[in-house]
Amino acid sequence: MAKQSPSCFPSSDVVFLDRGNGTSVLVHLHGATILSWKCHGQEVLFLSEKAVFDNKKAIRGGIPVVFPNFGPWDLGPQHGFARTKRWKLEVPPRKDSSGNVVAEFILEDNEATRAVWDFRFRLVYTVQVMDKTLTLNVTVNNVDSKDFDFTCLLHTYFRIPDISKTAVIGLQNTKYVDKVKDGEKATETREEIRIDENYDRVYMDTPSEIVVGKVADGSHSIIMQTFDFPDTVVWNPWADKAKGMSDFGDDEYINMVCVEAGCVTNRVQLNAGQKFECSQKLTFVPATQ
Ligand code: TA6
Repeated sequence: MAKQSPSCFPSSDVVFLDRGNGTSVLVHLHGATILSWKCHGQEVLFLSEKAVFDNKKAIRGGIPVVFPNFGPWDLGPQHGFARTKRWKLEVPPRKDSSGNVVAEFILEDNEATRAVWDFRFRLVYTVQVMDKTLTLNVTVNNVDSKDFDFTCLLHTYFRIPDISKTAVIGLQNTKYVDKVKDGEKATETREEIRIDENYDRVYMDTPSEIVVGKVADGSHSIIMQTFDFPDTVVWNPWADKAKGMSDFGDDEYINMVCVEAGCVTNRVQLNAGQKFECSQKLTFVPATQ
């Protein structure tokens, strides 16, 4: 069983947002990576059994935060440094009047980040756990005297019973870049995307609501709503690439799909002193009986 409970980690490394009734979120301060979202006892996120928690490597699974660059980067590691830096808990978990639990995490520039990307920034990441909804808000503050640009994304790994019975719904007629076919551009023709091989697609200018799951055998699904995340990445490594990933089990591709809300096609231009906000809202829809 993957490590998705607080007791698996040093208490100094994780923050537990417990709404009660089997609904909770576990955040690792390494990358402010959400490791678990349990909704009325059902784990919604995939975390690899072979994920590494050395506070160095990006955690394989959950919801890594990608900033200031999605994909290969001339200045540093792929997907930028946000997912491999230690974030600070700025506002500890607290319950609001509706019983929802909110916490806030921040990442600010330091000598190490400026050595790679010479800009002053402050990322504010708000996590809100409601009855059947998880809302994630990312605010990028340019606190420098210079303008900068970036791409960012929430690299969400959804746990699914079986990839062969899973669909991603809502991307019909959107254009995408197919990274498996050397960046070939195409248009999605299907209402229900069924994944049966290595998928690595950047869908552009996507609808603000997508459904993940909707499996044939009536398991749960997730409604993914996005705000100012114009792109959606769909990724499954499939068998061959899975074998090549040391922190991912050979057969784990069967139980996961990444559907990732991002600003990745066009770089976000942020002038000195400005801020940019983007968010995603994940709603759990229980299996139909
Ligand atoms: O989001 C899809 C992707 O860009 C794939 O190309 C694959 O590289 C995946 O991210 C995982 O990247 P990582 O650096 O975490 O191994």
